[in-house]
Amino acid sequence: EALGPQEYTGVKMEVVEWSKPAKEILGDKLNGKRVFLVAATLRPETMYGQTNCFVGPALKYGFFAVNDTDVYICTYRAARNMAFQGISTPRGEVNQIAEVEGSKLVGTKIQAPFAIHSEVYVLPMDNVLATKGTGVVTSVPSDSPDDFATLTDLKKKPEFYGIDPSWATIDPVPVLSTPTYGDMTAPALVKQFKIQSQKDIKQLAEAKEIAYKEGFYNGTMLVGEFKGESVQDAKPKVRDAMIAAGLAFAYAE
Ligand code: A2H
Repeated sequence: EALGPQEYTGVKMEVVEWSKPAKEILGDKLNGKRVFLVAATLRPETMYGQTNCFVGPALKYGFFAVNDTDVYICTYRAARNMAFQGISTPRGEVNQIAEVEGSKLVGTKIQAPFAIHSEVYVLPMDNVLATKGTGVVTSVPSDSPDDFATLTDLKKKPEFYGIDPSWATIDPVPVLSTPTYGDMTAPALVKQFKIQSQKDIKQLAEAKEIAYKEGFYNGTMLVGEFKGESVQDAKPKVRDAMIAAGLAFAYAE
């Protein structure tokens, strides 16, 4: 793990349609506000390939009024950090207007910034840590072994995971190409390491390390504004473009 602060990109995914349980709990608490799930990612250049987003079903998510118009959904811990990074106002203050368990957010439809599939669903992932990032994870199954393994679990056993099968129908989208693994780095590694499910934590950690290095140092973009450029060059450009469009912000911890 990095010793210094980790520089994430906070990706703002606006809620398009609430899940039934969330709608019941929220009632009219949000009157007229724009609500965003905020994911923390180290790979903003892969957002073209988002197929869904993940929350921890047992984690608690707060709804934080970050200014007069916008509400962010994330862990309290992340909201507190944001309050000291100029992301919300007034500085140092956390204004929580609601709290919902992750399981109740599952099935909510959100906008996926820059993604080829512009609207995707919130789905459950067992391995989301409350102590990292915002507690919300963008899912890019082409390039993240954890995302691919989890999405595969959900497609195989939707009932067991308590989801409607129609929420997990999008297949991995090619985003970048690497010399060793082609345009589906994560699925290739999941196969190579014989990973059966999101429970294979040890093999997933190894696969994640390789996918990250291979994509970042040897990858070439296949889609988007920086198609044809190296991933290393494209990463800060995609991030800047997303921030300029008001769809993301810098978040560190
Ligand atoms: B990354 P690091 Cl395509 N719990 O984003 C578990 N995982 C979390 C999390 C949490 N609370 N918050 C963020 N993450 C994930 C994209 C991606 C990511 C790709 C490939 C690799 C990758 C799409 N998912 O991460 O421990 C997020 O997934 C591999 C490093 O701070 C975030 O970036 O190094 C990454 O873990 C942050 O992990």
